[in-house]
Amino acid sequence: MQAIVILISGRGSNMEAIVERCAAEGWPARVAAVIANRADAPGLTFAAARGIATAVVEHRAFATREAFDDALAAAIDAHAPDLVVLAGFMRILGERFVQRHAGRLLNIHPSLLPLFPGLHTHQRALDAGCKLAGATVHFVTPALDHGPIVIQSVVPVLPGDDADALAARVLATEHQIYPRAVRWFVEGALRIEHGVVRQRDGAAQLHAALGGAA
Ligand code: NHR
Ligand code: GAR
Repeated sequence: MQAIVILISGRGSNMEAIVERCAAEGWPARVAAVIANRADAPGLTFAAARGIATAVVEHRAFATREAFDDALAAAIDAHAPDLVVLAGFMRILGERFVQRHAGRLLNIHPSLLPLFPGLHTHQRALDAGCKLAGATVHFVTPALDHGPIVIQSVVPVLPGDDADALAARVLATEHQIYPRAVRWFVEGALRIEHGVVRQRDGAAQLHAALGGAA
């Protein structure tokens, strides 16, 4: 039974999707803890109600990024996880933290990487006139939003979309692809070859939700 630690900053709907699918599909894993960098992260309430251990490591309490990263790493290590999942986690992590968890650290980013790394992805996609948007699950490396890609979802950008409308369409697909990626990891079905992630069974690493738009 593998142990998963999930890091959140807010709502935690991706965390919820992972917790639900882990239980419903009987993965060889359990969510051992949910850790937030904000005491008021709504997702903590869901996790606690499910009997999952929760912890808060407030970035504001630390003088440097390195000190925060070290405190976060200590809180994670207490659960000896096989996998650490960033789910709407909003603090950039330093090289030392990333190296310490290399190969067992996943993130979901709400864009079709390598397009639009960083913040405000939906507005940037709209401003660029993109007709496609989506989300990317990737292994975390020190270079922000540039690690090996596990799975992507695509959705249309529709006339009249604002950033909130587009974010909601993308988020619905995040709840499909992130649990799938985490399941593959805990089943040992992912291999990185020359920076490209292969799924052992040839399962589709693309989830298209174009709904007749293309
Ligand atoms: N850390 C590393 N080293 N590599 C990645 O790929 C990471 C990471 C930490 C977080 C998530 C990422 C995203 O999916 C993520 C990927 C926060 C920021 C950011 O600028 C950017 C990207 C991501 C998360 N954060 C500000 C900061 O100064 C704070 C913003 C805030 O608190 O609201 O850390 O998008
Ligand atoms: C998700 O859309 C996630 O991809 C994004 O924030 C949302 C979190 O929602 N992540 C980032 O922007 C990381 N910088 P959730 O808390 O309900 O999972």
